[in-house]
Amino acid sequence: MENATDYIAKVYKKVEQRDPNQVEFLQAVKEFFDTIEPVIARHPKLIEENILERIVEPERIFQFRVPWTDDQGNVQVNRAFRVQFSSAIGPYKGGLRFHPSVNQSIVKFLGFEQIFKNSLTGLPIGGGKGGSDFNPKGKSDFEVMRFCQSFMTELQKYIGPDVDVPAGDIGVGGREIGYLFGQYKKLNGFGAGVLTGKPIPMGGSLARTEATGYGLVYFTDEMLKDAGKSFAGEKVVVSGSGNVAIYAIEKVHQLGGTVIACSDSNGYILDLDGIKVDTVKRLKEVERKRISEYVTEHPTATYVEGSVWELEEEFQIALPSATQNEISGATAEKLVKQGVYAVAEGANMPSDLDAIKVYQTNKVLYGPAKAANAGGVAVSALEMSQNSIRLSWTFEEVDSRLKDIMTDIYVQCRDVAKEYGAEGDFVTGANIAGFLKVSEAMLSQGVL
Ligand code: NDP
Ligand code: 2IT
Repeated sequence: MENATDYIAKVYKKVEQRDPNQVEFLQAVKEFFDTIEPVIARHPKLIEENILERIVEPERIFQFRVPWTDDQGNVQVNRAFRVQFSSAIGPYKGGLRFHPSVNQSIVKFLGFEQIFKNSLTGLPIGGGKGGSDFNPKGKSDFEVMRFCQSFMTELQKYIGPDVDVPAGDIGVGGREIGYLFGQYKKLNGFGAGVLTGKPIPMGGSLARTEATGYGLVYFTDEMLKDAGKSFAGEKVVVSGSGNVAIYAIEKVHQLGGTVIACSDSNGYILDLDGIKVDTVKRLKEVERKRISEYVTEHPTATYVEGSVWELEEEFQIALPSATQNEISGATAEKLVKQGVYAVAEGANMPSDLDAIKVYQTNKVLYGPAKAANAGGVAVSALEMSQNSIRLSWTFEEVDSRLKDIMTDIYVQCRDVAKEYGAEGDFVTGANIAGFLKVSEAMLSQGVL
């Protein structure tokens, strides 16, 4: 039988040949494959049963047309996807992204990472993802509603509480989930368990809105503690100003750190006294305005066009929470020079492969996305549990479970990395820990 290294290289080559243009998907597969040699070498059955080639191929992908009418009466058409990647350990679970950049490569990279993230939560959920190239920015509520209704008219054929349970991601928050749920209900009757991230009155879980950001900070706090450090007194930069960023900022401040900057896709605000999160919440969640508006209310803060990672201030902890590949190798080098000793990812794949190398060379404490941002999907799974038993838990109960789950994920990353000869390398730890459970389930289910 071929050795583990040759097997991994052979499967990667095949993936590359199959989808040479899916750069984000190839990047996610490469990052994963680069870490799993020790586990493949230890378990020859993984090669015998060709687990890798099976795990990189989605069980199925749907692509569909979404026609809708704008406020001027023009008929618009968007393209949408749902990738049902792996049901090895549970129903497909993962968010929906509405952003003009969405294509098959992006939903596949997100769906692939979701498999291992969901496994790390310890909850019974498989991996999926979806979305559309629809851009909600600048659209009226009624336009968003009509888009969501058309989107769900098609998507409802493929989802269900025990089949596939979508939630939010970029461009999909409570408003969109509300409209999507309404249309699902109209077509199928009230089925609370079919979507998560729902508004509270229709079966949403308390603390789901906060979960990804809070979970990111809980994970980072564990990682810092193990290194003899903490958030107290540290300067932190968070990219983005959406759902994940807002609640990361809030929790960092509760733990005694100061978030000095956050951003949107146009520019960033710098407020050395600490970002006023209530202003950001109102601007972004209620008024849907640009982050530049912040400085009109807080004149001592400054607004700069461009990426937040271009700022020159010294700081210690970076929490990228906007989008994929926002940090390149060169940016990572710059961050290290500015004093950054810890990076934890709220966004999915915000650091490219070169950036990860820079963190490793410089011994930066690095919490990869799959582990660090798993709090959102973890609380989604808790929302499914509450919907199943027709009860709702208090905020404190959900938050406390979230904290335990994030601590457990950190411990898995740390201990599994050590067990497989990569102490301190939480990328390897997260990938192997997530993979072990999924591959064991696949082996026991036979060749499917
Ligand atoms: P939101 O839509 O609420 O916010 C996204 C933020 O990121 C906005 O500030 C947006 O700016 C910025 N952004 C998006 N795309 C780009 C881009 N191409 N360049 C620069 N900035 C950009 O999304 P979320 O907060 O939910 O998601 C943020 C990240 O976290 C994503 O990577 C998502 O996959 C990940 N994630 C989300 C989870 C969740 O539960 N929501 C769970 C786990 C991970 P602008 O408004 O200008 O576009
Ligand atoms: O990337 C993610 O984990 C999410 N967007 C959340 C998915 C979910 O099902 O809650």
